[in-house]
Amino acid sequence: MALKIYGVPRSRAIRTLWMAHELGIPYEMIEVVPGAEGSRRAEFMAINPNGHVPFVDDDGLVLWESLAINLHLARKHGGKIAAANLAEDSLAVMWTIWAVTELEPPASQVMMHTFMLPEPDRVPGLKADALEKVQGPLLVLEGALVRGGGFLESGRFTVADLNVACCVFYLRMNPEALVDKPAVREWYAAAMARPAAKAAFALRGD
Ligand SMILES: N[C@@H](CCC(=O)N[C@@H](CS)C(=O)NCC(=O)O)C(=O)O
Repeated sequence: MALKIYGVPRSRAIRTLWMAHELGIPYEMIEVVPGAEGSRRAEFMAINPNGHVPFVDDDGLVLWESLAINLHLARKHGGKIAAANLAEDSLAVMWTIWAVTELEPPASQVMMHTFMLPEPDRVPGLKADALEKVQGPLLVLEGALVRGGGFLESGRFTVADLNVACCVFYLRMNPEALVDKPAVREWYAAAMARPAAKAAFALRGD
């Protein structure tokens, strides 16, 4: 049975779509918009009680949390993007938890107050604060990429790179955040130029 992905490309479901395209696996997209009209309807709350998208049904295994779904899919289907051994797997988990706890919150706040919120709700002070806060994790990422020769681990693009790049995506309208981060800029551009990324992000239509 094909993987069922619930969500829409213009949500964190893009992360799962990107991974599915990297792996070349069949999937079925079930359109569920974020919020009251979709993910918070009773029928979907019964599957993901958090009220968010994405969530997946992988042959009866229901998972939510976009980046955990990606770790699962990489483990299940293998190939170059998956960890080749326990050390690589542990590093992928480490970078994924780091992305969600250290990078995503300030990057998301930058995005919200740059273009996601309706204009009257954007607060320049909160954007400036987030731009400052995101520098710490970006510096960590820059150092890791320099040490890793342009990748996070193992000298190749893996699920760790994909999961972290999904959070750097939030800074796409804020090149000022990456001004002194040449390794991050190069790595991110290469990640987004991958055929699977292009195919998945094209589904967003933006
Ligand atoms: N940590 C979760 C966050 C999921 C999330 O917040 N999704 C948003 C869309 S990008 C959503 O469904 N929002 C609608 C809502 O919470 O009502 C993940 O990565 O999957």
